[in-house]
Amino acid sequence: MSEKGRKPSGSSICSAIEGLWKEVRELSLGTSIEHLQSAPSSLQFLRQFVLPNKPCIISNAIQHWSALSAWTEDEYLCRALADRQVSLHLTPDGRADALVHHPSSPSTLCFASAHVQRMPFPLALQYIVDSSSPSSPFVAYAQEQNDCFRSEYSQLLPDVESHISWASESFGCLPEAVNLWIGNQRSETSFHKDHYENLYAVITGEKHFLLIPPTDVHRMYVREYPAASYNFSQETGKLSLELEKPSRYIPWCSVNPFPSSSTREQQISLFPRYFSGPEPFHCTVKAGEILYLPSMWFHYVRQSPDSRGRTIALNYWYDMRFDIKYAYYNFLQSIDIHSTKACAPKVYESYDGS
Ligand SMILES: O=C(O)CCC(=O)C(=O)O
Repeated sequence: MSEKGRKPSGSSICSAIEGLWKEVRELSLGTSIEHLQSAPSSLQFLRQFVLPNKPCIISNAIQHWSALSAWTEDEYLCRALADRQVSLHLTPDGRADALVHHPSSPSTLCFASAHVQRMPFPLALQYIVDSSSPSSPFVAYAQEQNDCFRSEYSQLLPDVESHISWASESFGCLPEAVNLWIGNQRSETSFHKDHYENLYAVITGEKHFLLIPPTDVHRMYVREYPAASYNFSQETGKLSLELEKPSRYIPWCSVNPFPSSSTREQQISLFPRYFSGPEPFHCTVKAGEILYLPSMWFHYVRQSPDSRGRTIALNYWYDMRFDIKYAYYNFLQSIDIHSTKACAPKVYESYDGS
């Protein structure tokens, strides 16, 4: 058969995809997240980060926001939001929107959403701080994502800017949603991606991100899981997990990057492309810094609290462009390498970008 008419074999598809992971790091991403010491111009931001779909951390861009000092005080927040009802997300272990054991078939997994309870802000803050104790039967995380800052928390609008001006100019639009996140060190957000350009500003405490570029979609083992949610029973005072009815399936990343020591070996053998591929990008975003998290990047998030036991962050979601990169991504994702037997994972033991 001529070279032209030959179908690519499984192994060549797999090595091409592994080559893509390596090439995108060599050509563009490098091995660590770039850190800017001041706000970029809109043109610099567009050219160096938005167009190449490349994350960066920016210091000294929000130092004038009064939130940076005012929100360190619980008294200030409780006074400003004394009469506000906010949505608090409750889970038994801090893992909302995460894969957990299926309630009726524990050897399989389901996608669990938190129980959402509306309550006065001062009570919600109390729950967040108190539930950082390992003896608390639940973990509380204020993580409503439907533009909650501009609705539930609108009393705090004067403490920050309504948008990030150089980012808005680069994207050519204003934020579609602005969300407030208040959590403690027990809350984590499992690997997922969003169809938004994200400017993630940390106000108090620290956020720890693991980032994986969209080119590496096959390393995330995105599969469909039945949707379930936690319900709080007033009688027992406990959260119980119930499957949604009628049933619904959610595509979600299967990888837990920090498996317990007892499940580590099993996780490595289930998800070899994650564990043996290039290291994820790690970064910590400190109070006063912004992370630019480009659209479609997979992210896993943990947090360290401030001296008052909470981490507060604000993110600005801008609409992404559904352009040629999105089309390439969809094409890449459609290639089913997991069923290709020839795709034995390659081990990148000390991948250093070279
Ligand atoms: O802060 C977190 O826990 C998650 C943030 C996130 O997923 C996002 O900004 O898209």
